[in-house]
Amino acid sequence: MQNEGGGNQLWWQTGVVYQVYPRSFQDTSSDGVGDLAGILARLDALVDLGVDAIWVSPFYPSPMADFGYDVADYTGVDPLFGTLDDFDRLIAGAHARGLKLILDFVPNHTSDQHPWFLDSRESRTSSRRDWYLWHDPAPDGGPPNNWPSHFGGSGWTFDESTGQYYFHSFLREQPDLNWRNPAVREAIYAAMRFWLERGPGGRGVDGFRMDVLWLLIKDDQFRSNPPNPDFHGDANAPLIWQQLPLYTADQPETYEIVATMRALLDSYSGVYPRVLIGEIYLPIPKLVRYYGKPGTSLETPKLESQTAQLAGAQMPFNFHLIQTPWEAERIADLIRRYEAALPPGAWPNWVLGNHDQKRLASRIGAAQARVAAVLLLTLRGTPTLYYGDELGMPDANIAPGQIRDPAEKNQPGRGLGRDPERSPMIWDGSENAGFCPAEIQPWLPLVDDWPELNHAAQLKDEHSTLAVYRCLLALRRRYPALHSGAISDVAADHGVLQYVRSDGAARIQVHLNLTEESQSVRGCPGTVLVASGLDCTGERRGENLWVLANSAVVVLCDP
Ligand code: TEU
Repeated sequence: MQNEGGGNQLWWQTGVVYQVYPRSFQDTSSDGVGDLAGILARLDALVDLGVDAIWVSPFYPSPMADFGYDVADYTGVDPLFGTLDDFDRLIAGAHARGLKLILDFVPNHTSDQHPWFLDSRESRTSSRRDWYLWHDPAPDGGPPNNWPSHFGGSGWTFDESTGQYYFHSFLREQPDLNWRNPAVREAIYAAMRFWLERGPGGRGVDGFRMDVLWLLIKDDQFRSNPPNPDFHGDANAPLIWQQLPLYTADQPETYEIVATMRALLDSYSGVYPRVLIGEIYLPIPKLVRYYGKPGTSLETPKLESQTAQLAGAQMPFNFHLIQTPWEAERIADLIRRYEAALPPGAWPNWVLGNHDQKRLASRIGAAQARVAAVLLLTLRGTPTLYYGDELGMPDANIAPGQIRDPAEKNQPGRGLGRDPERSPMIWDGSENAGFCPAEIQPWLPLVDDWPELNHAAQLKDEHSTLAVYRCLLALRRRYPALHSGAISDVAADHGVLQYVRSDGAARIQVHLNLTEESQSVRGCPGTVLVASGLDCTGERRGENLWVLANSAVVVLCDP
């Protein structure tokens, strides 16, 4: 098994990332939608929680067809979220508190209202025609091939005035850029530089989370995708399920682009190291290729402690905990397979939720969501938390008239809507949970249990989910074995998942009971950091042999 114990890791390796969905975090402008000033106002709560970096989903000028993932200007702030001055205050406020700021960047597509696309669709001879993926109709006048949209139906939309189709991996309001065009690359890299230099003193942002990084390049011969042999549903099922994305995803040319983005970030990393995170939904063997090849990066090996300097994304997001059945044997197998697949020098990472996925507490239940917190925060590699998960927030109930997400509107009734996991943060017991003023309607409804689950209520309860998160984050910060140590002895026995984290002689043993029954385990003698019942209120001696149902035990073994 691949280990990376000890030594001088960088902030994004030892730290914990927290995702903020800006529409839903804190409204200060009284319009029912969160904003940048709201994030600034809540930074102290995040410092208190114990995270190290925030990743903020898009706040660029946008028609909001996909709530900001349709960007109309890569170097601005949508008035809904504030101004560039608000951004400068946010980055200054984050840095003053020792927090890093990671921007969400959307390189695969723009809004159809972006000036580049308006120019591109103007005429076949427009100077930016080739910035997007235009193609003549098939002989029958239909779309050029079978490429699908992730949001239902064909990915091709016909443009009447110029008589060609353009391709969009998502909404028709999100045309895909042509990443084979060097001018497109330069324009995106220029926008990245803008943010890397923005803010007081020009220190800039600490990294990017790159949207759909594995989709950037499509087949240059526009070949149709083959059918998916594992699909057995009806013909009305989303097209994307019916095909293998052989020509629309994970094309080898993508790696070179990722390496160029990384080199760009490295060129800014002399004083403040930056991080490149990739949103990549792929099986593990394909995912780990996005770490890149050794040594082709511009940067010197001094920046990282590992022997090999890989030149790709430092964190290709690992979503496999979201996709794996919540069973000890399956998760143990996942941890072993992922660790074994990491190339030398690659730093692992783990994710339990985001703005596109059903909430953790609704996927595996409130009780196991607390066990999952212990897992996420004791595994080897950088954890990314999704806002609200520290409260055990479940999915919100969205009535038919409250649906906002185009993924749901385009494919109704299939459970594909993402509104439930985007419900406003619940801060306190006041009307609208402190998210927005009482007389304003939040853009999405609150979760039902907000009067009990809210942040202020949980702060007062030393056995709350928030207390478990705060305790685990503090332990992770305190013990090198947890934030940078090795992992070994990954096993599953009677529904209990176990592993050991170690740094030199220090060993921490983790036992997670993924079942509804108490289980006996063989533990090392030592100091119990988290006791059964997820009691994190103080250290005690013991050789815990029982892990209660839906619980976990973390022990610092005697030397
Ligand atoms: O998501 C990409 C992506 O793969 C999603 O379509 C995902 O599969 C789906 O939402 C799961 O339900 C990114 C962003 O995270 C998402 O919010 C955007 O809508 C999408 O890209 C387009 O930018």
